[in-house]
Amino acid sequence: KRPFGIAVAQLGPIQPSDSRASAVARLVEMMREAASLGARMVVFPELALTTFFPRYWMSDEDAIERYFEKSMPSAQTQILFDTSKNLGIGFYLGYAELTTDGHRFNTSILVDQTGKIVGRYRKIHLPGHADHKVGKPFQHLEKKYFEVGNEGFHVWQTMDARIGMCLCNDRRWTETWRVLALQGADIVAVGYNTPSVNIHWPEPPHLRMHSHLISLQAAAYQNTTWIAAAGKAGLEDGCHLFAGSVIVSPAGEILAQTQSEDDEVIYCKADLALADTFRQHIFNYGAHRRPEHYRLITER
Ligand code: ING
Repeated sequence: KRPFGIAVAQLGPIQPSDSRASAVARLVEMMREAASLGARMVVFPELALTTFFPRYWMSDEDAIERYFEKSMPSAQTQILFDTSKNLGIGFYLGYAELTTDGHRFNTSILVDQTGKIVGRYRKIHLPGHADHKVGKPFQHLEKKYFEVGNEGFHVWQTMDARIGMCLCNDRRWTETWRVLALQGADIVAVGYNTPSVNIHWPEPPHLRMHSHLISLQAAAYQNTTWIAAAGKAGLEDGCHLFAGSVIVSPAGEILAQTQSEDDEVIYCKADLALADTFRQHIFNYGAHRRPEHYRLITER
């Protein structure tokens, strides 16, 4: 099978005053670079069109809805789809989704090399809180602004591969990965926006990066999948998001990692057959997996 060129496009900060058009222009620029590297797909971060607005307490519905996309594509994002089609490169994009019947989700889409949306994922593990934590340096209000995803974890057959999606906090939950692996994911794309500061306890910053990386490396190895993880990073309105965008192989090895906290494209020519040996010998579900002993995971 021909190698699958995976690109991850890390975004630097998006300031509250930045327009969607300026964010989209940066994404298009990195899509072009990814295509020039030979990538079949480029993975963008979670909430890649706006600043990480769950850091703000807002009670005015109009102010909140300004951060949501009423349609996808929209006038401002159409150029991403046109460029995808013109360059023949697929992409994963994270954004805040407002459905026509008024529901709000933290969403990602999977778009194929013809610019067609082939899959959609709505974030299931929503971290943070819904109340106003007055006195904290910033909030983490994903439980206020988003509903829990209602479409499950899925894998789509597209661009000659089986591609799954998840979002940010999902990557810390082992169940996310096993449900995708049971659907035969060859590659899982995951965007994230992760604050360096923990508002709940004085967690050493290096441990934030540590838990991010071990979560992805363990997930890739234990679920025989490639992982393309794209962060939005840097100082947004004085709040720091960490970088550490990576491409991880089914061996659990980090094969590419960003060096900066800004817009940066990393690339890896992935051999999807690498997973086959692990699936044949170690993680051979048919031969070794014993679901009759795992019920507690779904019963509690
Ligand atoms: N951000 C963070 C994440 O899961 C977080 C929130 C950080 C939760 C560290 C727990 C520990 O990467 C989002 N957007 O989920």
